[in-house]
Amino acid sequence: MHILLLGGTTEASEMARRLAQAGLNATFSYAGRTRSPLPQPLPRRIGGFGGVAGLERYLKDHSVTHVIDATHPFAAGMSRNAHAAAVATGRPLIRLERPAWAAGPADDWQTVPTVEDLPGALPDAPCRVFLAIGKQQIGLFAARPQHHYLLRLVDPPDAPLPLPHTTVVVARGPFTLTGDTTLLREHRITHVLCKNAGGAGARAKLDAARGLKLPVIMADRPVLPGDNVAHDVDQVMDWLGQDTDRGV
Ligand code: 3Y8
Ligand code: NAP
Repeated sequence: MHILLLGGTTEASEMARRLAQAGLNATFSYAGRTRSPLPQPLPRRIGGFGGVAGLERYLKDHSVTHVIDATHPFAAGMSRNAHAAAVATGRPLIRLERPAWAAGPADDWQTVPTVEDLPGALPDAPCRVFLAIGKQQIGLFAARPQHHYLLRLVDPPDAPLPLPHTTVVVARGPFTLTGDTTLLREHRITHVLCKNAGGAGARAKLDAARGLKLPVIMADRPVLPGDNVAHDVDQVMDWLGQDTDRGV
């Protein structure tokens, strides 16, 4: 057995700990998006595979027997490639996906279909936006330069930002309610923009927004292929167990 664990989330790190504890042969894969990704208790590989064809080659060359897609719900490109490569090579694949966030009675959320719809949901009058979507899609907001953007990034920007009015905070989650409440208050934020990432690591800003009675504008998740989905690590271990018992 050789498991390929596509990582980059809290759940993927928890999955890695369980696979290591069970003594299973697995490789943890990062895209290489950040300068110093977390260490893992499994051998790591860092970087893209080179599309579906590259991933198919990797699966064959490394005798991968199982693929666990524990990437972020918005890492749609990776999830689509993993599904296509697994089907093409006949490898079993399971997606480990945390439940989406749902608004409570005290939440003031507006949802939009995609991240691309977030800029258009902002009011025209200048406001102060906490843009908690990372750095890859900041360029979308160049169409709305009148706002002041508070950006939280994992690494300092390595190129000039495409927005005229920004404040950058460099921080790696998981985040806390106290920390995010202070952040929103200190920067006089009027709107919180984010993705429906789910999970606990990015949830604090939503609870802070509720406490400060701030509106949240949230992008819904992309639809991903494949119907073999687990919502916790135990379900993935059970899925693997069916084969480890058979000595695959
Ligand atoms: C490289 C691995 C762990 C995983 C921790 C989780 C929690 C902290 C919250 C905010 C939202 C955001 C962003 C975020 C969170 C966890 C998790 C999560 C959101 C690391 C990591 C990698 C990435 C990539 C990075 C993206 C960016 C997204 C920042 C490691 C720390 C906004 C997503 O600078 C960049 O280019 C950053 C890119 C993809 C989204 C984007 O499009 O910019 N994550 N984040 C993974 C790889 O190389 O394969 O460096 O150690 C992982 C984590 N980030 O094991 O504890 O599980 O969600 N990550 C979002 O949720 O909206 C921050 O600031 O409130
Ligand atoms: P993406 O847009 O879905 O994927 C783009 C390309 O990045 C993929 O086609 C693949 O390149 C490479 N890639 C992505 N994840 C990979 C992995 N785990 N191992 C090896 N290559 C990977 O991905 P993304 O949204 O940029 O996310 C990148 C990483 O950050 C993922 O691991 C994801 O779990 C993590 N993350 C993302 C978010 C988010 O908001 N998107 C949030 C938290 C964490 P090739 O085509 O060359 O194979």
